[in-house]
Amino acid sequence: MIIRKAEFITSAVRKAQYPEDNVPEIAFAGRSNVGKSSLINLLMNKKRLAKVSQSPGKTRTINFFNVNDEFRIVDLPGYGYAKVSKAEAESWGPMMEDYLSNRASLLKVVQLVDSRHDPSAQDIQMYEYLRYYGLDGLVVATKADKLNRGQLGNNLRNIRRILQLAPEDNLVAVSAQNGTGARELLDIMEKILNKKEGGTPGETD
Ligand SMILES: Nc1nc2c(ncn2[C@@H]2O[C@H](COP(=O)(O)OP(=O)(O)O)[C@@H](O)[C@H]2O)c(=O)[nH]1
Ligand SMILES: [Mg+2]
Repeated sequence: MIIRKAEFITSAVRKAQYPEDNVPEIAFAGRSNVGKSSLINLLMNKKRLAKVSQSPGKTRTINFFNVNDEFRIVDLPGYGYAKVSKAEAESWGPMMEDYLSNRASLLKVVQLVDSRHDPSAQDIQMYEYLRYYGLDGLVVATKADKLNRGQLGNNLRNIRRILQLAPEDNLVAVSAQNGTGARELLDIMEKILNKKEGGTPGETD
């Protein structure tokens, strides 16, 4: 997939603020500070498309980006940051639910986990949630530059086991620092977008 155009559309906290539900979307979910914005910037080859936070936990909105006038990338609010207000922490669940439960154009949610650690209880919960909505099957392990090959291999195996990924589920190690995994992830996203026209399971594209 060639990224010819990537631009911010809008930020939303409520359904009424979402752009029209008529363009395929791929969303990104993960704990605050896991590297979501950095990954989106890497994939889109733009340094400041999604804001990389100096102060973690800042992204409390759902951010929509237009890509190639063909699909959207959706940056979901991060979870697990301790220093948000109670009200903000409580608004997170309904905000995610509103978006995930009833978005016809949403094809897949990319679940981000930190490659250095076992998935947290909240990561597991988030992924269960995606499974419930049939949006699971694509996990990204971030900050892969921080590990050597052996450590990374071990941790990827642990992530697969803890999230109970099936053999056909994708787990991609990425680094926003050195670009690892970007091409592979874009290829997977392209396949997801190409499959959207009502393919049946088992059908190849
Ligand atoms: N070494 C390294 N640092 C990263 C990587 N991705 C993100 N970071 C850093 O992790 C912090 C959080 O990144 P950000 O993209 O804002 O995370 P978000 O809260 O999930 O959107 C920032 O300081 C980034 O520079 C990566 O692949 N490698
Ligand atoms: Mg962010």
